[in-house]
Amino acid sequence: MEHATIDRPAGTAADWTISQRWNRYTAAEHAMWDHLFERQAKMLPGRVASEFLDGLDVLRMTKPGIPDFDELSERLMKATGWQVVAVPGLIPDDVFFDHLANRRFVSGNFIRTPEQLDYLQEPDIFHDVFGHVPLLANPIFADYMQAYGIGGQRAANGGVIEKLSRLYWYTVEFGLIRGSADDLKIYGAGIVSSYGESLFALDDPSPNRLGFEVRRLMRTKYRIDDYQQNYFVIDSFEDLLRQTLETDFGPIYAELADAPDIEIETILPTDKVYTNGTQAYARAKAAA
Ligand code: HBI
Ligand code: FE
Repeated sequence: MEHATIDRPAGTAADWTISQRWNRYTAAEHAMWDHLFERQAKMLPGRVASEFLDGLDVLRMTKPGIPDFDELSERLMKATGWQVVAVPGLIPDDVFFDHLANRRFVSGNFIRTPEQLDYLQEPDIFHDVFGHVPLLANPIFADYMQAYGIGGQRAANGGVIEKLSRLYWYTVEFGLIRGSADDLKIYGAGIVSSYGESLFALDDPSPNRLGFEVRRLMRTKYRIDDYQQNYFVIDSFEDLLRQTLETDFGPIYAELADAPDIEIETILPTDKVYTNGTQAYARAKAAA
């Protein structure tokens, strides 16, 4: 997610959108979507937040295979007023924030190849649509995403955007939530779109699982190259929206400007600890 300057490719509009060109997908690309969709839809019940499963039906299109954004946007618009638009890949922060602030979710229009089945660097249409769109059909989460975009537009300088992007990372991408029986569930798009991390994030003894706290989380580094070493647990989507909408980020940024980053494995005495992780997975990887 770091990209100081990216040039806008030829053929993209001023807002970086492109045509999805749904008719150009091959049978193999549609089959890749169907395979990934079925694999996740089968394993997620019992692991994922109920709000995600409630939203999954918006992805069940009248045509099989990769969703057509026109049809998808029409459904999402009815549910929460959001749309999905295609972009060629990662786009600059300010453009990204502007889309979110206007309830437009940007998605890559390409799908991973068979060689990239379980790991790819840039978000593809399966991550963007399967991972993100079901919760955009939830009114509370839909408002949270827009609030994040508006917050991003206000966050003028780079140091502040780094802190804000940690909020996105540890909630929208890799968030956990307490279920109705006080058990943990996954909801972050980076988890729910990954077979391996959907298991790891809930079941593996390696990562820390800590209570969500805005200031703490904004000081915590994250990794983009492998499973997370920390997950933060929210109590509910209402609570997440309230904590972020009611928070005046101006004073927080000022307060955090001189606060040191928290190392990725550190647990603080003030943390609410769900799991004190062994970090065995990360250590084994680092030693390999
Ligand atoms: N662009 N396509 C795309 N998808 C993202 O998730 C994305 C992006 N640009 C910037 C960005 N995310 C984040 O760095 C912001 O949260 C700061
Ligand atoms: Fe994402």
